Amino acid sequence: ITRRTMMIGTGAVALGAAFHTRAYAADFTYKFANNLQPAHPLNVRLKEATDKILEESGGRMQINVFPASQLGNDTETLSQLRAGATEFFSLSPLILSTLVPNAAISGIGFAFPDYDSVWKAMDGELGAYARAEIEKKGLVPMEKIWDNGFRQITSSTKTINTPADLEGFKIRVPPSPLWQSMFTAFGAAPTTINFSEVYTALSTGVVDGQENPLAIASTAKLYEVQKHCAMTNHMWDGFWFLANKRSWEALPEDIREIVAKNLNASALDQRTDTQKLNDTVREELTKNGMTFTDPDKAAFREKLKAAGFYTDWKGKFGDEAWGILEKAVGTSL
Ligand code: X2X
Repeated sequence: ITRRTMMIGTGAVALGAAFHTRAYAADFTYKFANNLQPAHPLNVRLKEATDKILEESGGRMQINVFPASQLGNDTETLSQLRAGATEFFSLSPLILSTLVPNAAISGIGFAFPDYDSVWKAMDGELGAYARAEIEKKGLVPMEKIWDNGFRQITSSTKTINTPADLEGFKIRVPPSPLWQSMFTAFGAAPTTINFSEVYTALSTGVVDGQENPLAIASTAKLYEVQKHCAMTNHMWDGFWFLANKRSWEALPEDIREIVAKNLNASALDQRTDTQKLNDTVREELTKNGMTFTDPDKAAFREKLKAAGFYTDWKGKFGDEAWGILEKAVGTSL
């Protein structure tokens, strides 16, 4: 009782303190790792959430944020998360699929026509299916997935207008079989590289292109090393907010509730921010020297279809998962 009283008494000091400092020891000090720059909406909203969690828990729960892959690249951080060395981590469902194969189902090329259909699916049956798969592997996903966005293809060498322009194109893809398969189906030459090494890989010419939402092209300054951008919207991507199971269960019920409530609320705010940024940042990127093209997306989708991409992945994911995806998007893929 004495200790708790003391902590509440000094709480005001701690709340005003910087990211990684505190005026007293919280009962629980957990790490949250991610691969994005501090200016990305995920980190901006996360900071808000962690501040509220510290405050609402009366100083008992402190989450220190480590952005920009400071604790390691995504592959390494996923291992740390599983071991409990890092307690929280936000990860693309497709990279997570190296551990939870069917988590990647939301990343099928051209599955979602717009954000409305994304959130309906991810807050509905498809998201629930993915979270159940994740739980089977001993990780705890928060209910609301955070937004990465619809992905666009950038290049340092050429404008991409048609699938033929991707023929033999040296493009970086994140570490994930689905990504590798999609760009192989496009006829490109994909190389798996973790995001923490992407800027260097582009600037040294290890690869000529990459694909990411515009919010990342902007916050990670990819415009410094990429010239052209094709607005292909070839897939939607998000970030599951994951907890190590033992670390999560070590938290008292009331703290778990405070953490989950604030993370899920901030995820909704972050979705709005990211969508807005993805919609508006094109102008800023143009000022920074990038040129944009708006190719016919149907041609890219046809290319995937002709290469057997959808048939292959329907087989890999199985009828149950595929059926939930098709129901969510209201069409057969
Ligand atoms: O690695 C990427 O390209 C990124 C940042 O979009 C993901 O986390 C999937």
